[in-house]
Amino acid sequence: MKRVLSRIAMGSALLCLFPAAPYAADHDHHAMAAPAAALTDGVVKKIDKAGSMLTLTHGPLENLGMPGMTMAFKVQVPGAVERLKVGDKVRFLADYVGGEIVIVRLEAAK
Ligand SMILES: [Cu+2]
Repeated sequence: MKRVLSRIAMGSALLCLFPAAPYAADHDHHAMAAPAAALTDGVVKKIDKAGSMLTLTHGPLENLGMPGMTMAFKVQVPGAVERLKVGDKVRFLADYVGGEIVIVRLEAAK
């Protein structure tokens, strides 16, 4: 529990530093860079609907410092696992939630 709290506190501290960054005043730069960098491409390899788990082959997750690989993720996006089938292409954002890596955003990719 302590580790979880310190992780959250650290995340908040990093967010608080953001407005002081040199590019903070450059609003156009922000609007373009943030959403595009957030999502990573993945392909659905396996679905566990009961456990709300997805096995994805994914590209590099820059926010987690993780290279591309195939792995299972817990999904915290309501209804997302139910809508998918093996072979679907997705775009997603994974992040630490309570000390484990969880998919927090997920959308279909064409
Ligand atoms: Cu991975």
